[in-house]
Amino acid sequence: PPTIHRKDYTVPAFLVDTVDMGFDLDPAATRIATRIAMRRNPASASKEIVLFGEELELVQLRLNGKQLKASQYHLEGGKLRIPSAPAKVVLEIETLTRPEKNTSLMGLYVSNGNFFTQCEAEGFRKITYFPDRPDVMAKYTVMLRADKKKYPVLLSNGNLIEEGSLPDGRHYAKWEDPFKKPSYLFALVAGNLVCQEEKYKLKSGREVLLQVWVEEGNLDKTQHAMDSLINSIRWDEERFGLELDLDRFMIVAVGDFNMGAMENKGLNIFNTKYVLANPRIATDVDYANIEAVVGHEYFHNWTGNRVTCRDWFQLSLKEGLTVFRDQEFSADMVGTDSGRAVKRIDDVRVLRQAQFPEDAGPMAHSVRPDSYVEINNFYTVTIYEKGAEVVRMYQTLFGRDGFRKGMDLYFERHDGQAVECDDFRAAMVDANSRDLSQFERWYSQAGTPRLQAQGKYDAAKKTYELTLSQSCAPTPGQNKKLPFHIPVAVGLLDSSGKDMALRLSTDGKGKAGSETTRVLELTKAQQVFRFVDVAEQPVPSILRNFSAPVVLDVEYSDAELAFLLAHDSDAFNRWEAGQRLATRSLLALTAAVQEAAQAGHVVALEEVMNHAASNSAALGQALGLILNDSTLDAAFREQALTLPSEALLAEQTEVIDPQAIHSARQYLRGKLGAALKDDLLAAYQASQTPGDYSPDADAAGKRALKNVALSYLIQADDAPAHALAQQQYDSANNMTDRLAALVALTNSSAPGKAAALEKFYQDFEQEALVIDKWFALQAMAYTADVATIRALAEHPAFTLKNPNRARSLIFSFCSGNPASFHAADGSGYEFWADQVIALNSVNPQVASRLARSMDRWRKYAPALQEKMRSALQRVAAAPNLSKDVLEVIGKALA
Ligand code: HT7
Ligand code: ZN
Repeated sequence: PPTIHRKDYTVPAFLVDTVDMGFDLDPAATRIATRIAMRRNPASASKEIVLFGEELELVQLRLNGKQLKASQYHLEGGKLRIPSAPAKVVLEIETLTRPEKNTSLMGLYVSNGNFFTQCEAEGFRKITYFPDRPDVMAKYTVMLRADKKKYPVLLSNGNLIEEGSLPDGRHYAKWEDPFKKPSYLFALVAGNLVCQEEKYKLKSGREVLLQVWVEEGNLDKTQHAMDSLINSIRWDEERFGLELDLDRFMIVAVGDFNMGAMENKGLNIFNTKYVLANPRIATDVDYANIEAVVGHEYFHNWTGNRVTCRDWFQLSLKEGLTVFRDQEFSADMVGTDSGRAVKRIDDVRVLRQAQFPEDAGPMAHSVRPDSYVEINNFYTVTIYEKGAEVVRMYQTLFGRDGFRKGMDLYFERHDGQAVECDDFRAAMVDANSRDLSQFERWYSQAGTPRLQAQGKYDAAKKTYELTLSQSCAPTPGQNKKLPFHIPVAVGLLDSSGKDMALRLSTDGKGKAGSETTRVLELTKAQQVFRFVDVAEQPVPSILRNFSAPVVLDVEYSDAELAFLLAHDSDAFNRWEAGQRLATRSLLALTAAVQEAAQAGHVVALEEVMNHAASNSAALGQALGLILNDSTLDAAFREQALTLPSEALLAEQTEVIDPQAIHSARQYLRGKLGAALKDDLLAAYQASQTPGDYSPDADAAGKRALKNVALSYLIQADDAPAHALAQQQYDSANNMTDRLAALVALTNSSAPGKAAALEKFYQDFEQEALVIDKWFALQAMAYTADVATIRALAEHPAFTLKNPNRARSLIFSFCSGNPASFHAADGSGYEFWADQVIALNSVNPQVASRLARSMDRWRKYAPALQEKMRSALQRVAAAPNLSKDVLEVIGKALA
């Protein structure tokens, strides 16, 4: 398949003013009549109309009232071309689609008997022939016709302007969207749905209608989504002065959906996973995710919809910015400094665990990529999460007020336009009168920069020199990297653990020197920053609040790390110090396991482990202090007690040995569980949340701490811990506690674990989202092997057609259970290949996501690499591979 290059962008030859559509909805064959009013674009020399269409039957094509003969247009390779079109054109197109056969879940499809659309990125072309590109914006009117009994609810973007009955038990609804939009924001929903609705008064006094639509039987699960929507509307008014521009805003939940949700104008369509919640079925994490995703889609109304992307290379313009906005929203919803830090830690965990490996693998790409084969493959953690970090750096550099000025200027300049990442940067720079040309490299260069920091204290001169240097490894197609503009937030701690007031040698006289965190701007390969009036040897706290998406190399002794963990005023770096300490122990233990395996006998294993574990005593002590410090929020203590994941550790080893990493981590968890047993039990008891369930941050934090304590206790695997987990399972009044107890039991030798799993299934059989959890927890269980997963894939409740279900079993195993997936006999890889091939013909997008679990195959030992290569080659040789899968596998093997 062809590669699309950013440098080949050309403006559209024709612009579209209006689009009028009529749908005769029928699952077997839906007829779509589209009337497109177009005119030549003065900025283009071309007179050729280019329309895109996929999997469509073209029934009729008329230009300015006249039917076009086959000789007057070319239909080839997904493009319909009309050469030498007149300056003004009205095209009338009739197409036929087969929604019930559409398992790709792109374009118009059927889910549980109802109709839905998904048009981003290029799904509109599965509905009709159209200049389906984001820089073509038009006003839409949509007439929906369908059987009234089967599809009583007919929704589309904008305002309902007319509805009524038709002969033969059919009815219609006409919708008009007052805003011009790109085709990827088009949506329709038709079906048997019910809604929770509320009227909400905006700051301006205007009243808007808010609706959350779900299938019947789910109205007891919509309140949290509605609350999250109201909070999002209020937050965007307060933080960014952005008002909801529509009179009606709808959220619709659908069980079959490729991603999390979609920001269609006024008609957001959501994966049920990010809408439905009540204490019985949803965990604290689900509640938090719903708030974040509802916020994210709502915030797109300005960052994405009012100002959209010129082309798909600019995807991060809307996604990075909107992720940043949803991160800030979630942090503000918690409200406390500590809560903000916990949210920051969560976000950085995702970045490190998923984006850093992407940046180091075969699919590495810059935040604004230069090329793609299939755009759906570029909805990545780099575009979203790294993109959000890039946006966050403007705020770090300019402050909140400066950032807001930049946002205001961005909307002033570009409302109603389709623009580029450069336009956002220009608005930020112009509003803050700064030259930030080098900052552009964050958009154009892939790869995670490494930042080295080295400090030198001069007691005589009372200066502290901090030398910062940077480097970045080559990525595919980019061998040489130029220095990035890196904001490095730094603090210095005195020997009592207090922040020092900071003065730099370059500060003018007017600078008071009362700040305790300074943002240093590293723009060269190496720079020295000299702090003056430094009374004593400090302990530096570098990259506070994770001020840039880099890997920081800095040498700390164990004692310094324990000191930072105990004292740093920057909660992020406090947590970070603990993670560094834990990583040190875990990597030493991993090496010990490998050494023992080479020595080849069990006694050696105990011996080397004991030796390595003695290094971990400092860690145990430090974590014990945090665990017992009741002045710290429970949520923060939970974060500090959670060891770096196996995936994160894997990235820090030269050659990944998944089983050794797993054994080391489990071993350390067991040792810590035993050493801190009394403290863990005390924390468990002190973190109870009696009374009715509430997902608020305080209660959720307590449950998180309680459940991490339980997981340590169960790791010791003694009968009292089993009883505790069983008792928690039986008495839980919410899914967070019930699921945590079930996970603990499943990963133990408790006698009641099989019965608990069975009971869970029976109790929640009717709740698809809970059954997803049931599959996922078994797929990630330490004891799960490929045979277990293959057996689960035969379970009557399993299907590859539903992305949530496929992800819950297959992805959870292939990405969430590294020790079992990477079994030495290669059986995990064979299973992976079978599933990628099977999914490829059902849903290419989901298939190519799964294909990516093999991205890092070259980082494993040669024996595993060989087996991975042959699994990759088997997929590459499979017939009828989609371009989605071809791109991912091709790059992996390149
Ligand atoms: N902007 C939305 C992207 C999306 C999507 C992309 C490809 C295929 C299916 C999809 N569903 C949603 C989601 C978002 O970032 O808000
Ligand atoms: Zn988004």
